[in-house]
Amino acid sequence: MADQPTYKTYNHPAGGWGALGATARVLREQSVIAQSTRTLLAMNKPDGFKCSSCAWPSPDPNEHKPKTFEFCENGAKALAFETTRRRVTRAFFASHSVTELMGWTDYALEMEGRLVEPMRYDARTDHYVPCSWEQAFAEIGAELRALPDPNQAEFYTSGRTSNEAAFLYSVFVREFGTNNFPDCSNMCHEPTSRGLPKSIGIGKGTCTLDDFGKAEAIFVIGQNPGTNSPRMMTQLVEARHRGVPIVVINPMPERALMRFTEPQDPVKMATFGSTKIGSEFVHIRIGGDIAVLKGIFRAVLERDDAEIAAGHPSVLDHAFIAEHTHGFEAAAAEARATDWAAIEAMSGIGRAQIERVAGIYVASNATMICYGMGITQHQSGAKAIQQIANLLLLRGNIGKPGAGISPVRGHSNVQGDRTVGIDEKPTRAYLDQFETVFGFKPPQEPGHDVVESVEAMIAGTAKVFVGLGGNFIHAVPDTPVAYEAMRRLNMTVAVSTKLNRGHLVHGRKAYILPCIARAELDMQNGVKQRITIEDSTSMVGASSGILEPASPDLLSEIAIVCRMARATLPESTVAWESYERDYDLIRDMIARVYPAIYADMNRRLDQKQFHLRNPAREREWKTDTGKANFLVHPGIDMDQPVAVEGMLRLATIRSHEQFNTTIYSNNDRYRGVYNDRMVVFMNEDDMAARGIAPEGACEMETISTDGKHRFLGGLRALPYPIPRGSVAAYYPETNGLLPLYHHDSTSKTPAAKSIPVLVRRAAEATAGPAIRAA
Ligand SMILES: Nc1nc2c(c(=O)[nH]1)N[C@H]1C(S)=C(S)[C@@H](COP(=O)(O)OP(=O)(O)OC[C@H]3O[C@@H](n4cnc5c(=O)[nH]c(N)nc54)[C@H](O)[C@@H]3O)O[C@H]1N2
Ligand SMILES: Nc1nc2c(c(=O)[nH]1)N[C@H]1C(S)=C(S)[C@@H](COP(=O)(O)OP(=O)(O)OC[C@H]3O[C@@H](n4cnc5c(=O)[nH]c(N)nc54)[C@H](O)[C@@H]3O)O[C@H]1N2
Ligand SMILES: [Mo]
Repeated sequence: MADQPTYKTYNHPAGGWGALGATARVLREQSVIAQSTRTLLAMNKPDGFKCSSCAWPSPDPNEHKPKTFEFCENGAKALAFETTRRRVTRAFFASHSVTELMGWTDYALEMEGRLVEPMRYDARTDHYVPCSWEQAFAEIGAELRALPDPNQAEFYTSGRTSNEAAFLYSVFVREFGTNNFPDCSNMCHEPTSRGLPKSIGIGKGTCTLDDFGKAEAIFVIGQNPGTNSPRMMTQLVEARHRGVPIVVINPMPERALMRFTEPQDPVKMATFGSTKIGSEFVHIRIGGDIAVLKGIFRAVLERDDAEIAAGHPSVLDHAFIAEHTHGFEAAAAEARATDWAAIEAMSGIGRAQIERVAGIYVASNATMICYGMGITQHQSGAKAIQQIANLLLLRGNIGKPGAGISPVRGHSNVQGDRTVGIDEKPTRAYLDQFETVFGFKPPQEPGHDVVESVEAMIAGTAKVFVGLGGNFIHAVPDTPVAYEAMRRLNMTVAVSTKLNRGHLVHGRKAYILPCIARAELDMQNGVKQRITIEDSTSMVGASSGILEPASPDLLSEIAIVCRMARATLPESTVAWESYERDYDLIRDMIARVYPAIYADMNRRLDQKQFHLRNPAREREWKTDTGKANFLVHPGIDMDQPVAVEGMLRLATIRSHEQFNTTIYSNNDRYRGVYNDRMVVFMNEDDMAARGIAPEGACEMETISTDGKHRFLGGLRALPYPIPRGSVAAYYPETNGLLPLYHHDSTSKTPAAKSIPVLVRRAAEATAGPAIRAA
């Protein structure tokens, strides 16, 4: 049967015809074939729109002629699901109550298509009913104004929001009187934003796309680019063709990092050829990264000792260390004192392989280290990033061509939203500049991040939640507790394109405000508007959609923010109406608030895209010491040790067929899973030790420290090449297992890759496919 769960090993390279086939299928399913060709050709093009899927950069059109196709399989999926012909109409809401819809899967909700008009929750009937934009804004404004303290409202941002909308939202919320800006970055690369500045003075990556062409070695740590930033595979394939070693550090042998066929390479496609990507696969245990990074650091120092003893030149960049860094001696002493046996036990990686990787590192004169959620989502995520920086500093690998640190961001504008003011802990300098430009005093005390906003909901101190995009309630930890807290709020407001769980888990009053999507035309005052986004390499580019909006009743995110602000703050001195009519005026204000990076923003956009200056890239260190800092993090733990017999570390990860909480299908081609998401990837020996048969039913329980019971049943264990002691399962199904208190100590990013769990065999009857009929 077509929809029966099946599991089989995937032995082909990633990419290739499989990717093209999947692209064609999804366009067909969403009935967007006819418009898709033209639309896909406009994706990531200078006069087109930016892909909304991930934050990977496209080549600078000023320096490279754009390729015909600047999209990937998952970008095409994101576009197909965004431009789908399906619609969630008032008739749909009339025939399904909210309680009924709660029983649907995320996949089923997503498949209903685009939201078309503003809706308000009617508690009497438990249905969403249509309401006019005027009524929605009036009621939302009244509810916000009625709050005795503005800090009782939480204003979430998800990273698809444009710079312009995010900037205005930050102005609105600060004028309203709070810094409560939880945002998806708080669950994602916040350890980068908070940890990296202590090392190199800025919380952003130092690499550009061109560095990939000059690198002599590339590390990819805790990241699955073949699925989550597939256009990065182009750079990795090119690097391999130049003979550049690629070191992959991951508990899962992710298919694209093993072998990949570039779907845009006609010869490889025709001959079914492929490229081996990872030249060195470090099959690490979950949470073993700090151990391995320190091991490499130590091995480089020992290699240096040996070279010097043999009368050879040093392998460290002493000139760089002396001129540009601080704290080398302490970090070196600490690494030398780190016990090899402890490193091996923690990481599962032998000293010989670590020394081999150190050999690759010292043989390269320009090394890039890329990393993703496998590094950030741990209790010491920020500290792990600082260890990455330490390693790079040893050989001057920051601020030279082909080298640097490359945090690969998630959402297409998650980095930009932070740059333009979505920051719950704004700096003094920013607040002063804001006041100078806008003429009113923004709130000075820090606001809530994601974890703190959920805590405030649980405590009952939060009363209102506004979400500018995203699916907050389904992305945060501790699902059942978070649901209950959200339902106690006075009001929830969701600015969205698609129906999701967040609309169903709502406050006493609830509004869905549907907006136009990235690929759609945004006409204001008879003029086509453009928005901007900032990618993972700090490149800012313009984006303007080309399709007719999904419905004539949609507003742009910018218009929604402006009108919400006017309804909430009738006395406001901000020119909301002008900003809504002409987005250039918003950019003029961004330039005034951020002159150092955004001066002359509109004019610079005429070159289509431009880089924001990154001082670390120029070896200017904005740290407390004025130098790049080697930082000592005693020990090798990524997470607090848990002394419970049988404990396994659970990483909650993405399938190839989802975008965060948006589920495109229940398959995960590269991991060989079809029609099921309720699976646990396990080492065979760990399964045998628990008496779990291959594909056998199992259940998981979190080893909690707060006495609360966190449990997930209905799972199937799949034997998988993952080290003993480590297991993986899909997010968001597993979010109920992730305690709110389990987060990075520096940044409060939920430690979604290292949940201590027990896995048990269960009665066969309890397991089943994740998709049950809606
Ligand atoms: N198609 C698609 N694209 C996306 C997304 C999506 O859901 N779908 N999401 C977007 C977003 S918001 C983000 S943040 C990015 C996420 O992109 P990634 O950073 O790739 O995120 P994940 O898939 O969650 O996990 C990455 C990898 O971490 C590994 N891992 C788990 N634990 C550890 C560990 O302890 N150490 C190491 N070294 N590795 C570990 C896993 O095996 C997995 O390969 O992608 C973005 N792009
Ligand atoms: N256990 C676990 N939890 C995690 C993670 C994990 O790896 N494991 N990853 C975390 C990470 S990295 C992230 S980034 C978060 C993601 O958290 P979010 O960013 O909040 O979630 P998404 O699923 O990306 O949001 C999808 C919704 O965004 C809306 N949307 C899509 N496009 C637009 C648009 O253009 N405008 C507007 N206004 N709305 C739009 C649609 O309605 C869609 O349903 O989840 C985090 N949670
Ligand atoms: Mo993310």
